[in-house]
This record gives sequence, structure tokens and C-alpha cells, in this order.
Amino acid sequence: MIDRTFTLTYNGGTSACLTSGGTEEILMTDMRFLHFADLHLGIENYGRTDPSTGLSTRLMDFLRAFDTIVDHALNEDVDLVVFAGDAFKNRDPSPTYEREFAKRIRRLAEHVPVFLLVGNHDLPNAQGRAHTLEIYQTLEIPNVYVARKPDLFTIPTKRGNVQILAVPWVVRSTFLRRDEMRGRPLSEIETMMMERLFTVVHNLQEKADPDLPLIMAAHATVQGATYGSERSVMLGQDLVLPTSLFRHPKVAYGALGHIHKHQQVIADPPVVYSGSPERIDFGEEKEEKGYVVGNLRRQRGGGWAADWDFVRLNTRPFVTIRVEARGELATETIVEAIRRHPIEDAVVRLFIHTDAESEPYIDNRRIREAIEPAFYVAAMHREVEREVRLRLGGGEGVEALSPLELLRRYFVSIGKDDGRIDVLVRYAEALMAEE
Ligand SMILES: [Mn+2]
Repeated sequence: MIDRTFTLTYNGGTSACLTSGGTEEILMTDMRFLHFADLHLGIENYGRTDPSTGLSTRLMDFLRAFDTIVDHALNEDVDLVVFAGDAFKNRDPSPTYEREFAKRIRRLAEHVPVFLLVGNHDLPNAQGRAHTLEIYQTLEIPNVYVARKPDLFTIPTKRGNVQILAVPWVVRSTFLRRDEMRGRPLSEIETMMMERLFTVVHNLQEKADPDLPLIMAAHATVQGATYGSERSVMLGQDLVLPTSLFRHPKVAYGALGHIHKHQQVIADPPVVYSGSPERIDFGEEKEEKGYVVGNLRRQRGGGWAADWDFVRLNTRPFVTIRVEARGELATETIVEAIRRHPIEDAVVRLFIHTDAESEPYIDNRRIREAIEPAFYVAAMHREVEREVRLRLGGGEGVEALSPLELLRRYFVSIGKDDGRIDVLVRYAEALMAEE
């Protein structure tokens, strides 16, 4: 008969199973974490003021997503919450945004340690000024940890200690003194920054306790990541972190923020952008939004590994409708196109392509009726094919014109001939359709 004794100890997260044959370690979930990022409270485009709360309906969308995340952490016995940066839309959040953020951080911190990384949108524009998360440090709120500089944190959780190597948004002044930068070309400054970042991160990795799990949390663009809508904003400005920075045997998981599109950048160790919990604009129309929950597991041969799942949030849908409408039935065509789209509760934009002869048949009242179930109508553009001369004489405001019409006007104004303009506009149209 086999003599079997189970010993379950939770103070290190280890579960040991003793058998007559000796000690055997059962690999089970040792620690559970939740990772989210890029909350950007304060984005209120496509919203209006809700009379009962006084808040923007879009702010309420973002807060609903945040609440779902907090509920998940509290209901599913998560041991650690990692926020990978960009709490607010900008560096000067209103007291209302601060309050709504603080309420939820407090609710979390009463039960689970919360780690807050400073992102580029959280940083002040001058030295000596506070970043948006600094108040939590200043007040020393229990169970809340804030990282502004690269550093190693050891955080006690109910299942033992976990380490976080923090790489917040990196600016030149993080690593270089003014006199070191003077007179040097940008490329040289960037090389120096990267070298120092590598040294700092490497030293912190060496310092980390190999018996404890280590998460690297960074707010940055990491090499190989694909951009969402922020592409144009970020190109040429960002320091791109190489993936080698994360490939260290002690690193079990990389929790990233900054790029809003959820993705895994490398698999071993998993280095993951959780993505943002709500859509910022139409550039993110097709992206799934959510957050990540994962497990840190002690490995048989020593060290720690992580597995993770993406949890999709039920976010505000964004819907673009493009319709080609000509002839006497132009209105019916448009209304039918609207009906084919799931516009209920969505932020909707409508692009109508038509010609001058069909335009009188377009009935705006019926179109508005059809689009009424939408949560918010962001735009109703009408692009009309006309003779160049007519368009130039038009008295309508610039904001009423579609991007293609504006482009056409620009070409006219710089003296391109009609044939050439048609070709250029066709190319522009193809490029726009690609997005
Ligand atoms: Mn960012």
C-alpha cells in the first residue's frame, strides 16, 4: 500500500506531494496576475454629457471597462494587478477623471496589490512637476506601487512574493544629463540612451531573486510589434526596445503598454501588449479590446514560466458604412446599407458616394431616421462627382467636404490638370480604402 501525504503550503506558492517514493512536486497554478494598459480616461470624443451622472457617456464606457477589469481581479482570486501605463488621456487629468480612477484603484488595493507604470501620457512636460500617478506614491497608499524610473520591485501577495522589473516610458533625461547631450547628434544620443537602458535593465535582472517569479513591465514600443491607429503619431519619435531586453532566463512574462492593439510580440518568454480596454477612434474599429490574465508557474527544473489568456471586453462598437448610391432609388440604397450594419449602440460614420444627377433624390430626413438607433453619429459624408468648375464655385464649408474632395480641391489650387487629378484621386482613394 502506498502511503500518501499531501502537503499544501501557500506561503511560497509551492504545492508538494509526498509519496512513499520520495518528494515529487506537482506543477499547479502558483500565482495569478491580471495585466491591462492604456486606459486613457478622458477620451470623450463621440460622447455627450449623461444628465444623470454629469459624466461624458464615453467616459462612462471607459469606466465600465475598468469596472469589469476590477471585478475580474476581485472575483477570480487574482494575486497581482499590473497596469502598464497611460492612465489618462493627457498629463493634466481633471479632478473628475482622477476621482474615478482613484475609486477603482482603491477598490482593487483593498484586496490585491496594484502596480502602476508611468506611461508617456502620464508624464509632465517639465522636470519637478508631478506625473498623473504620483499622488499614490506621495500618500503611500498601501498595496499600490508606482514606477517612474527603471527599478526592481518585490511585492508581497497572498501567495508569496513576486518581482516586477519596471521600465516606464523612457525619456532622454531618464539616462542622460544635459551636458552629456550637448552638441551630439540625435542618433548618438539614442545609442547612448539604449546602452544605458541595457545596462540598467541587465543589472536589475542580475539582482532579481531567481527563486521568485519576475515580470518585466514596460511602457514602450517593442521591436516587431504592429501598430494600430497610433502608427503615424509614433513613427520616428519612439525609442524601439529590442526583444533581447526581455529574453532573460529569470523573466517569466513581459507586460507591455503603449500600443493599443493587443498582441504577443515574442513567445518565450511571453511578451504581450494587453491592448487598450476601449476604442479611441475609428483607427481601432477592427481591433478586439480587452485585457490579459495569466498564471506564473514554478518550473520543475527551477525558475518560473507564465501562460496567459486574452479576455475580450464588450466594448462600444465602431461601425463605418460606405455606400454607393445613384439614381432615383439613391435614398433606398443608403437606407438599406444602414440596415445591413449593426449600428445599435455603435459609434457610426456614413460615407455616401454619389453623382450630381442623383443628389436631388437623396432624402436626408429618411437617412437620419434610419441611422437614429446609433449611439452616436460621428460623420455623414457625401462625396459627389461633379465638374471641377462647379465644385470650385461651391459655397459649402471646408468641414462639409470629404477628404477626397478636399484633396481634389488642393490639386486644382496647385494647377494640376483634370486628367492628372483624376488619376491622383483614384490612387488616393485606393490608399484610403486600404486602411
Ligand atoms: Mn503610451
